[in-house]
Amino acid sequence: MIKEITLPDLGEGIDGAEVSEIPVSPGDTVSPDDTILVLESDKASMEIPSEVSGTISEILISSGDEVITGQLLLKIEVADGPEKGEQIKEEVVTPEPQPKDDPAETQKTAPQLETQPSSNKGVFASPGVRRLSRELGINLDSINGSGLKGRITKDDLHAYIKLQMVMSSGPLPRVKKEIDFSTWGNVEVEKLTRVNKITGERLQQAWQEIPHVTQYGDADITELENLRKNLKDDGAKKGVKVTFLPLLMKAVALVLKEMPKFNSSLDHTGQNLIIKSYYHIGIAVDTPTGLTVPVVKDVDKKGILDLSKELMDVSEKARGNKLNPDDMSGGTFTISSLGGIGGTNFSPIVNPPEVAIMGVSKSEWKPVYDQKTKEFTARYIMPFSISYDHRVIDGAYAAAFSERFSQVLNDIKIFKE
Ligand code: CAO
Repeated sequence: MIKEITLPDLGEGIDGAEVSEIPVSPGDTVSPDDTILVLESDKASMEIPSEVSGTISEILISSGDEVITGQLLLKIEVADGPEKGEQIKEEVVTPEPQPKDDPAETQKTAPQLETQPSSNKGVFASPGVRRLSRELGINLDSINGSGLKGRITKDDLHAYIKLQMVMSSGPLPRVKKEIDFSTWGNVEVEKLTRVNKITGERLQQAWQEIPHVTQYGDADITELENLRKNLKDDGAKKGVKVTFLPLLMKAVALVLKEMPKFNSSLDHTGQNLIIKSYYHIGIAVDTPTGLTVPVVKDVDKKGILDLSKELMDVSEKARGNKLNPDDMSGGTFTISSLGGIGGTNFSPIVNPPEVAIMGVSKSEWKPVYDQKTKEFTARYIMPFSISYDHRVIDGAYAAAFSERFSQVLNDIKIFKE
């Protein structure tokens, strides 16, 4: 038996609406109260439920169509009933319009179309709501339905998504819909490593929770490069490789002492700043299995050769997956150096619970105008950036940090002391 579904009288002076969603397709089986159509007028959004069990045999409208009361919408082949071939024409029960965009109001005023729990979890929701929640990876159990018998309406789902976005208290649901990329060419699937996954989650959380600002700067490290060459020779005799990084760590520790907010963390209430009097610097190390951040402790108390040696050791440990939790904890500030690789500038992501991170890029020889001699001279310039948590650090303070850091690198006396 074929049952024809026509648009019922929607009441409230509404004699037409737009088809916003057709959650079923020809061949789908439906049960009583499964939503077969979602309509929107300028006053309300309505879900049209099926009254019968059966199979959708024909859909006569498309998404976006304007439909009017009495219009034939779709046909359902009903499982049992009158003889095959006999057609009956029946309207569905008039749905109660649900006010738009106000789930609270919906709860108060709109009697919802009753739906049976359609899954084994006992959650009441239409197929459209279920499908969207599946695509976004949202567990419907975590949503309180405002409809009759706790039914989850489309508005409830939208309100939940909005709330998640506002709170940003955790990773947002990823779109779970699978895309077949091989449709457009050859592909290979590579599993993320454990380090990739842990780092990815931490970075996503930091990016969502921390209001980031990045300050860019340049430092003249011409004299520092000369000093490094000497230190490099000293180090080579002891089997230690001296790169720029230990010098930068030393300079950072000095500026952190002068500007303590950069060496702080917000406490768990977000109401107090914990300012630390120790200077443990995390170093981002690129390894074959992903990015790790070992921490070099008490940088302010160590000499350049000791720091170089320690840096070599932790980098090696990181690349051999041999870091233990203690090697990676207690950091107060992080440096991410891409200076040995290249690129001009980048914006690193703060490594919580720290409040700032420095990104270092590759130095280049550049012509710099000298006010005194009125000439351009070749100087070795290192670009760097500082991303910071704007809840803790103001722009002026960050610009001052950047300036002071440049000054310190230019004034190599501190490295000789
Ligand atoms: N300008 C010019 N040269 C630089 C430089 C800079 N800013 N920084 C380093 N160099 C030089 C070094 O001095 C060294 O030169 P020499 O061979 O003449 O001594 C060379 O580049 C190679 O340095 P390095 O990279 O091996 O050593 P490093 O101490 O500078 O860095 C480490 C060590 C562990 C930080 C680095 O190997 C690394 O893993 N970097 C990647 C970090 C990363 O991925 N960050 C991104 C995080 S955000 O996704």
